[in-house]
Amino acid sequence: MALNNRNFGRTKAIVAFLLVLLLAVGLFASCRDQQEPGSEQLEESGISSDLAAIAEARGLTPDDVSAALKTYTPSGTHDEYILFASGGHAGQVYAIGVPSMRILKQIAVFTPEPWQGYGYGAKGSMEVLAGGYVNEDLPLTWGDTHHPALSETGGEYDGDWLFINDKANARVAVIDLRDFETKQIVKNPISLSDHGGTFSTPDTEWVIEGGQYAAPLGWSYSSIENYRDDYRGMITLWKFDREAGRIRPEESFAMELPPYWQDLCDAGKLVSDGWIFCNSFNTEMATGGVEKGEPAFESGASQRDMDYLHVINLDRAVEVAAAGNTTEVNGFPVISLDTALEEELLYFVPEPKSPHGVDVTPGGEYLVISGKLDPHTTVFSFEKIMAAIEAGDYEPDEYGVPVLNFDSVMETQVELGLGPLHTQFDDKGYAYTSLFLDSAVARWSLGGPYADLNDDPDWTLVQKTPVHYNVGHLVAAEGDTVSPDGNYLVSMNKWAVDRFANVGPLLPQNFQLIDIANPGATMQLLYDMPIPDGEPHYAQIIKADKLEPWEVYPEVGWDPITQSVSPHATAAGEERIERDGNNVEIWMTAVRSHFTPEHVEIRKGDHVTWHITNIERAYDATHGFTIPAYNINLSLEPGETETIEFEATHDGVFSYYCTEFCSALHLEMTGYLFIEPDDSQAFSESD
Ligand code: K7E
Ligand code: CUA
Repeated sequence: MALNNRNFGRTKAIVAFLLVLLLAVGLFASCRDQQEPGSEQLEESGISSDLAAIAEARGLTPDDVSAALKTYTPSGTHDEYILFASGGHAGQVYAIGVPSMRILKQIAVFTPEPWQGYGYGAKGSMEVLAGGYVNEDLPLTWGDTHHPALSETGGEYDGDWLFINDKANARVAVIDLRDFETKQIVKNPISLSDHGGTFSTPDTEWVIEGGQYAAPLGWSYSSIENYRDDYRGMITLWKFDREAGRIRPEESFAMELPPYWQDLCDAGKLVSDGWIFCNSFNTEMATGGVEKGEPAFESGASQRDMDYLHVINLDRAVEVAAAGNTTEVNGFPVISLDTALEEELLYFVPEPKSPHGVDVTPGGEYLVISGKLDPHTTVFSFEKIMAAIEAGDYEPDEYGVPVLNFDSVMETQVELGLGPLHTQFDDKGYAYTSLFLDSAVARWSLGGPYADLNDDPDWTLVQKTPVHYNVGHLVAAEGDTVSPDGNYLVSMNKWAVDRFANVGPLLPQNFQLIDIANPGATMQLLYDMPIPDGEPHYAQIIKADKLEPWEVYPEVGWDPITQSVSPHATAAGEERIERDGNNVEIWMTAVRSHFTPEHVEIRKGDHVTWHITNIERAYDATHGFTIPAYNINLSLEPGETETIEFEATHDGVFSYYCTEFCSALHLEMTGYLFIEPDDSQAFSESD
């Protein structure tokens, strides 16, 4: 009850605060002509407001003040949405609060991250990272993350899992949203390059990973002279096991595609559930070689007026794969192109011109595709595509793939501006398309079943708002679901140029938060957020209350990889060191403000297995653990048990300590690892 009273008092205070600020905004709006807020007007209005004076002193316009009001999130209050953005070549994922645009976490995925103890000794994380190596001899310590995909139930984000791909090395990662940690990385067995991933089917049975740059399948070699015969594109369907929280490679499969560069995919939903759509470019099959006098890729891959939207019958492909009608490539089942054609799994739709991305409308009725080199966005009708397939209204391409008649399946084209790329949707019958070359976001009205949701004419550009600069993807709240929220839009800009203080020639990316809630009003730019760490490509925004992450691990001794109690969980009083020949095993506990044991005595040449359990149950009582020189740093969240394993190759005295400032006596949370020389003569020998 006391808590409720406090909250009520707080609510009243917030309401009063907003009223005063809204008065100030209204006042500014009345002197909008001058743009510069003036103290005279403030005084004339009879409101002597400290807040107005602050706005004036800072040179804030009425728009600025309203943007501040829409984004300011007082201390202790939480954001309405969480945005999961790829970290681009940082190889990570960001979790960002919306509308405050506060970074809440950088989730370590493909790149080791010491604060989270990811890839710095913790055995589970080392194994997750190693799971994505192309080859044991070639450890990979980064990735180029592109498209995060939240798991879905019935086409709605369910807040359970997050997937993301690594374009550079063709990998897919699984993140568990109970603890926001990466649990699995799978390497694509047939391709070294991907892009059309990750996308989740409406019930997360499959995680889609489409290819990008064609190459011989199975990571093998063939000369570029053999491009048309030996190089291939692909799409991989990873089976996701929700109970286990893992991709099941043994139940997954791929499909061979012509060596067009598959780009982005999207899963059908509702009426188009069971189908997958991927755009492509370079159907010219340009092979580059500018240094040899051949046309450069940038011109060679832009000759034709049309590329191909790939329309893939997922449901039937699953049946074909399950029936074993596949060939093995690198030990992985692949539906060959011939089989795909025999079984009628693959169709093409001509799409203008060097397109980038395909976005399915919330009800699944239309596919929106924008050609980078065409000022229009093109809308295709799923119903018409199905009818054209049914009617046999197609001609085979060079590889025998049926190409549907463009005019038969195209619903409409809408002229938006220069360099249209990606599209998102709201709940009011509008679509939002990024315009890379215009550096703008276009709002346009949909038709068909969306026509009655707003008063604008169907399929018409309504408004454009400038962004800064070179927008790639954009993302709307719940924007890829069957029921977008129609709230915030984030423009993910590649360039920042002059938006922030200069910090040298490598500039941050710029996320711009835009208010799209009111269809009658101009889309309002609310906030600029620099991203100083890799180039995010895509993002998804989920309602924060759909996420139910743990505050502490459920039980003491928790292994976050198995999500169960570790066999090495150690309770207070059970700490010990055991030796078996050269193998030393240590069971340690961590609690504010000591490790037990504080002395660990071993010998050079020992093989060390060291388990540490954080026996805390208090929210946020994390301990770290580092051993100098051995490249070890752990993060032990409350309840967590971690294991490290290493060879004691160098003798000396090593002060291990807690790397999280956990308590007033944190500096005392330390101990000595004594590694004796293996030979008492060692020092004199080396002298
Ligand atoms: Cu950069 Cu989706 Cu990889 Cu467009 S992609 S921007
Ligand atoms: Cu535990 Cu610092």
